[in-house]
Amino acid sequence: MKTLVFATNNKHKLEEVRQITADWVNIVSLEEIDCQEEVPETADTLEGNALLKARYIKEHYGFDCFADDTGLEVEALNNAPGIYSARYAGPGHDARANMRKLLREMEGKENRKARFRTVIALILDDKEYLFDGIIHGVITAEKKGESGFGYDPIFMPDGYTQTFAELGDALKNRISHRALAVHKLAEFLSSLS
Ligand code: ITT
Repeated sequence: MKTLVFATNNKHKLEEVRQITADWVNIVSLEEIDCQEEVPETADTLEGNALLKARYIKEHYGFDCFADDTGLEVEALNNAPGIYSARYAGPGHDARANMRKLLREMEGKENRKARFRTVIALILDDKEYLFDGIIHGVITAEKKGESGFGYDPIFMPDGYTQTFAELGDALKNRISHRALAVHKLAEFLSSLS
C-alpha cells in the first residue's frame, strides 16, 4: 500500500480522508512526522494554498505528501468566504463565529446558492498534481445538526433536505467535495501501479 503524508493541521479533515481512503493508502499525519508548525497559506487561490502546504512538507521533511485546501463559495456574496473560509470572522478557526458571520451576511438574501470546493495538491516523486471536487448546495437559515465540522451545520447539499451535519459522516464522506477530490487522487494513484 502506498504511504503518503497528509499535510493538514485539521484533525476533522484527517479523519474524513482516512475514512474515505480506508484500504488503499496509508495516511501519515503531521503529528506522526513530528511537525507542529502552522504551515503557511498565503496564496490567493485554493490551488496555490494546497501547493504551498504540500511543498512546505516536502521541502522541510522530505516526504511525498498531499494537502487539501477547501473553501465555501457563496454566490450572493461574490464567492466569499472562499479562501478565507477558515478565518472569515477573524484569525483562528472558530467555526461558530464563522457561521454566525455568514448567517448574518445572508440575512434577507433570496439567493442561498453555495458550493464547497476542495483542491488537493499531491507531490509524488518530485512532481506536482492537482485534483478538485465540488459540491453544490444552499446555505440554510439556521444551524442544524451535530456531526462534521466547520460550516457543515449550515450547508445543505442539492438533492437533500438536511445539512451535512445532520446527514452524518458516512453520507457526507460518500458525496462531499473532499470525497470527490480524494477519489480523483485514488484513480490517479491506481493508474500508476
Ligand atoms: P489545513 O489548512 O491545516 O488543512 P484548515 O482548517 O486551515 O486546515 P482550510 O484552509 O482548507 O483548512 O480551511 C477551510 C475552512 O473551511 C476550515 O477551517 C473549515 O472551517 C471549513 N471547511 C473545510 N472543509 C469543510 C467541510 O468539509 N465542511 C465544512 N467546513 C469545511
